[in-house]
Amino acid sequence: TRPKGHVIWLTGLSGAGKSTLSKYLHEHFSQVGVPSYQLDGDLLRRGINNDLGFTANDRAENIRRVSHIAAYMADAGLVCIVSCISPFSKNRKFARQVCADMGVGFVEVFVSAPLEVVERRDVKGLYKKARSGVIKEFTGISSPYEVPEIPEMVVETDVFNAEKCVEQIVSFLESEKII
Ligand code: GGZ
Repeated sequence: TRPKGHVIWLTGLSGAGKSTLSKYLHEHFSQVGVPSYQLDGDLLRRGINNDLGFTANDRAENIRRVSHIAAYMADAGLVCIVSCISPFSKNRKFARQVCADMGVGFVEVFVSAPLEVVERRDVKGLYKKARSGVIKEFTGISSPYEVPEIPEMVVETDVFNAEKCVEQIVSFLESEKII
């Protein structure tokens, strides 16, 4: 039997477009009557994860908590869209395992854009602060981003606009009979 719920896990650099894609996916799911919920790293860090910083240990704890919450939501029948940088392969592997143990689907989507592109955009001015040392351990600048080796999907936000990237993700989910 197919898993009743799924976790769509968006990983990528700050500014690559994870939150935007999450919002558009959520809107798409609403329109087609698929119940979904967004879990966004930046927002969770204002609430349940407000005790965490950006050391490798804190990021691991962040991803650990988000993995379990997402798996519970998927178990309850939702498509749970996670948008967290989740820069470390072993943490993403952990998330995948938590979902497997819960018997829910897991789709890792690498939201890909080169550092030079997201740094040039610098929507929130964080890269500038990271370069000047005001923000420490910033992903891509002073903390690593480990590119996913076997994601279910890659969307290139520097090549295609958000609408197109969402179309690509939705087509994949349909072809895999996930939605
Ligand atoms: C990375 C940071 C940092 C550092 C603050 N490194 O793009 P944003 O701004 O709006 O969202 C990012 C968010 C990252 O939280 P995550 O929970 O997704 O990260 S992780 O999965 O690595 O745990 C970014 C902002 O917080 N931010 N300082 N040093 N991103």
